[in-house]
Amino acid sequence: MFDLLSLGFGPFFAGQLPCNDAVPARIVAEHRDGYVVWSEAGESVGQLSGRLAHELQDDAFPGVGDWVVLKSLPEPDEIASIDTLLARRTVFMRGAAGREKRGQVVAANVDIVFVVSGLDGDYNIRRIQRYVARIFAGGAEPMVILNKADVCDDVASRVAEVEKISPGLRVLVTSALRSQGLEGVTGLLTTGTTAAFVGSSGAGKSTLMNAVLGEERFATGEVGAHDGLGRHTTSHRELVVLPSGGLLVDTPGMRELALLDEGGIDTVFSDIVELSVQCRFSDCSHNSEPGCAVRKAVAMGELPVERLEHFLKMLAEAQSFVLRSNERLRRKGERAFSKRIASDMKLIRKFKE
Ligand SMILES: Nc1nc2c(ncn2[C@@H]2O[C@H](COP(=O)(O)OP(=O)(O)O)[C@@H](O)[C@H]2O)c(=O)[nH]1
Ligand SMILES: [Mg+2]
Ligand SMILES: [Zn+2]
Repeated sequence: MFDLLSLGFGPFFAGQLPCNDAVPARIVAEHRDGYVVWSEAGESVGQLSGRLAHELQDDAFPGVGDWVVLKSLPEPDEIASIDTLLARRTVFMRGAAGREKRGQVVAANVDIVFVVSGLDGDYNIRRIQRYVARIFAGGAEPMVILNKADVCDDVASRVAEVEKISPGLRVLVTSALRSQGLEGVTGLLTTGTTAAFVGSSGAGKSTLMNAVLGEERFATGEVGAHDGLGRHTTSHRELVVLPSGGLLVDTPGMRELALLDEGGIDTVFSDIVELSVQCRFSDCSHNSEPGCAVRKAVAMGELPVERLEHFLKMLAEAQSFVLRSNERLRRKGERAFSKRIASDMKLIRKFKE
């Protein structure tokens, strides 16, 4: 049996329950053909009700960490029907694979999202910056873990570089392989706190996960490879309870991280946003307008020009993503409209006969 409070339940979710005897549950794993949920009845397999799947059409489907309402308290071996998805406190989303550019939930209702980056060839400051923006966009707190400290001779300068990504960004250094620096992670993961590890495959997320769990639960190394010992490879997402009481999601590596909207960019670049208040024009694009306080700061050596370039580049990319997905929605609307006209015409002809 599970205690909902230690699973992260609280007033925000309780307030959304449709009635007193509603059965809240948390999604802890997502598989091709269903979910694993934890409720007061323990662990069950769950499936979306037809009505909920229909309602969610264009929205992101529930993901690991989501709180849902089950039709009833599941009996042992009974498949639980997931009837309602509760509003999320926070979410980390990515652009879904394929042509349909809708978002996909990587982890929901997470307090902290750790961006794990190896201090080896994996290290890429721009990629870390994109992750941090997307984490802010979903309302969680970003934190960067620079892992594989054992293979890097210049940890301090990397840390300094990452700290400059965003004012106040926290950076932890670990070597999962040597179990170093882990207390910085576990210390944050107290009972009821949910966190997730995101980052490229090979960064060491599963190794870190095993190290903080104190058990070899997740297979490490080649992603998708089976290690022959029946351990999970991270091809799906799964939430686990740590000895420290916290809840942690390991996610498969992401090849690309689309900027689904402008969310979070202003938080990452809060220094530029602050400067832009002083620009002569309120819609200044900080390109060539007169009286631009941002360009002035660059000229004075107060703001690195690359930082401004990254800001403008990320904004442009997010805006183009939004434009493209609006276009897709518009076309979809038009198709639905012409379908309806066609069926109306059919009806009219029928009446005329
Ligand atoms: N040198 C070193 N290697 C590590 C460390 N953490 C993980 N690795 C190795 O990096 C590879 C990928 O690790 P894995 O945890 O599977 O990465 P994931 O894809 O992010 O889950 C494995 O071969 C690990 O042994 C570390 O701290 N130092
Ligand atoms: Mg992994
Ligand atoms: Zn300006």
